[in-house]
Amino acid sequence: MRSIIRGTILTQTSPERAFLVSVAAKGSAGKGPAEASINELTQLAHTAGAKVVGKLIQQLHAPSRTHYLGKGKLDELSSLKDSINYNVVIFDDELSPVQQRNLEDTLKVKVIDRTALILDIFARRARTHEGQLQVELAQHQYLLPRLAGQWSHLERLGGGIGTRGPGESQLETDRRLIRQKIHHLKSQIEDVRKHRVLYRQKRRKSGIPVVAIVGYTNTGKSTLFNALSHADVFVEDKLFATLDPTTRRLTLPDKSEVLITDTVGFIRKLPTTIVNAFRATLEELAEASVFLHVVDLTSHDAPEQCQTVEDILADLGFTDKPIITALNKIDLLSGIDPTWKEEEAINHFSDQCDRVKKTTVLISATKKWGLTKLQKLITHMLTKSAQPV
Ligand SMILES: Nc1nc2c(ncn2[C@@H]2O[C@H](COP(=O)(O)OP(=O)(O)OP(=O)(O)O)[C@@H](O)[C@H]2O)c(=O)[nH]1
Ligand SMILES: [Mg+2]
Repeated sequence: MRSIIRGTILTQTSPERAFLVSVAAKGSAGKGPAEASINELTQLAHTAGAKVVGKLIQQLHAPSRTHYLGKGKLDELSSLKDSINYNVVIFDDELSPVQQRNLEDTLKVKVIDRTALILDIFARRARTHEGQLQVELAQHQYLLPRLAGQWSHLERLGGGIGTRGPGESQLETDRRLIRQKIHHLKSQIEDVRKHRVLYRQKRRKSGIPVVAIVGYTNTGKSTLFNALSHADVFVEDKLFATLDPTTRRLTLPDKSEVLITDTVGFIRKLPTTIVNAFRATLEELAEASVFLHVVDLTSHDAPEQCQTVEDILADLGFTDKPIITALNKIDLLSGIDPTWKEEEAINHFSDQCDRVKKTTVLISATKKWGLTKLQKLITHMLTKSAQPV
């Protein structure tokens, strides 16, 4: 599926040369969070098939409303164009239509923002019909408020004769078409959803509890899902390998049965329009008795990722679900002896990690370490959550 957003098609024979730009708020936090975020943007650009040829972070009290960057930095960026030879600039925030247009006017290259980049990746990743419809809906919703920008430059030229009429009516036509498309997509999604509702009703009747695997993107959710359920879900060391939820039945060590669901990963600065478009995942989350939150313990910003996921879950209204946290990829930590078995590996790190709570387990999804303990914890949490208050 091709991306419909202007300027976000990154599929070319030679990779596009991307320059990444971010603004860090001046203040106590310094550039740290902006650096973590722009590193992630690098991975996103890479996932979208672009080659990152330069990065720039500017510290400002607030991004400029007209050009996002300050004048000096913008000149600097512009002057780098010939030496670095970039042909797309990607901003680590959602740009307003005005900012985007001004930047394109000044830099004379394609300018896109983080949201458009994520949507572009989603468009390539969507495998099911429903996933594709959902991405298309999110893209059109992103596009609608941005249409104005494509015509208002005519007004900036002074308005008056020859600028007002045709521009505005074209804009209205475009808006109407996009609204119609959104309406059409929503009804198509609704049709698919009806089937899912029926399926879920059947599932609910069976009384088997649902455990939903949630977490930041690329933390190992699908690897864990496969290890637990012997499924064969696509796994890749890139962002957003999974878009569509998958569910499998799993028998726990005490012989009880659960349904386990793998879901789309989260990421910081994920606009709610995108989250809301993922109804299939949201409905699966709503259905779950317990969340299994997978954290990549080896990521240098694991705490921020963990917090982002908890914030998104809270924003979506899932505040009362019990959560098991699985700290994953412990096999990559130093001090691990390759001959160790599950218990030894767990004990080694549990001793060092006193923040590990009762509902937290250390695991390695690839090595299958800690899975028995994790399953026991699932049983425990389900029994607890099934008890009447
Ligand atoms: N060393 C190591 N690598 C792991 C472990 N678990 C997952 N990985 C790797 O991490 C990468 C991402 O794994 P996925 O299972 O696709 O992660 P995910 O959370 O489903 O990612 P998205 O679907 O993209 O959000 C893959 O390269 C996995 O092989 C682990 O326990 N140890
Ligand atoms: Mg996955």
